[in-house]
Amino acid sequence: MATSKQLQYVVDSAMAREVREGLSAMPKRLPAKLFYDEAGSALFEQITELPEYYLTRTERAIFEDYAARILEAAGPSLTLVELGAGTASKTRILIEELLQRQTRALFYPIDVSPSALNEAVRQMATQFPQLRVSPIVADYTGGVPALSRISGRKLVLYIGSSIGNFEPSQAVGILRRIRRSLRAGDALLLGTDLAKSSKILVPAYDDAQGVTAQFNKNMLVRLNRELDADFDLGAFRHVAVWNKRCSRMEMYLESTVKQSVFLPALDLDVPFEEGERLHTENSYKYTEEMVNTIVHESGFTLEKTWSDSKGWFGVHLARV
Ligand code: AVJ
Repeated sequence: MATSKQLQYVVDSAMAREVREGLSAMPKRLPAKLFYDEAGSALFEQITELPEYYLTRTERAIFEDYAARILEAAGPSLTLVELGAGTASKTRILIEELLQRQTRALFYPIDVSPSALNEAVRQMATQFPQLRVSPIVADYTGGVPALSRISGRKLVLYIGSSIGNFEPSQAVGILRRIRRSLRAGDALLLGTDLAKSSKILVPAYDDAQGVTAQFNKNMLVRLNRELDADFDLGAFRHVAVWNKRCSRMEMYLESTVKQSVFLPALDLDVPFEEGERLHTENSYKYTEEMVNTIVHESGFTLEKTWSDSKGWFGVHLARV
């Protein structure tokens, strides 16, 4: 047991460094990507089914209503690329439509997690025999040079409002690096959650069943397990705030008492005041203007946006 823990410290040293930095910063923060260990990914799946969490079902409805028009607009003979896994159920709608329009297709799912990719590949390959699935293990935020070796017209899917976790300036960097591996005529399909009333937004990030609270606190569970920390889950509460000025939902873990947490793996003591907040996530809610800005600043042209009848979620087609 001690051996496997030591090994983990080495393997996750980049994570350990980020945790040290974030917990030593003022105000305190932890990176949102820490949510997605096995338990966190399962909790996120649960979130997508909550009545308050409209994002996933709204984007799915847009795909169900407009898949044919989206693919028509993207152009003939498409090769699909998907940034990030875990959105397979929505991608399937587009693939089904694609295979009505062309007899065969190539699909390149890109993810940092080989296990997530394996799962996606197995499901897709069995469901769609005419689809050739070639997974790429990569952190797409740094760009994916391998994309430039793929011939034919590409449609890059970046859906699920995944881009919402990044600052808009970081989002521009990510899109620009992706664009560098694309050619004229290739396209990007970008899914963004849209700015709306806090009456809708806050419950989506603070649901009645407390699943999002559990998802948020899972980050502490993870630090307790992986870095031997002694976070007392009962001494933190889940907080979700709408920051209108920045057009983003913010999630925090708020210390309910004055306390000190120790992380032996980092030899780090972390003092918390009563009411002090640890920032865990930003989820940007785009306005039309923000979409225009990031798409153009990253070198794409915005061709078309599809939205649901309430205007809650946007699916944007951008061209190189
Ligand atoms: C996976 C980043 C799209 O921001 O809505 C869900 C993550 N956080 N509930 C989002 C999340 C809290 C989600 N994304």
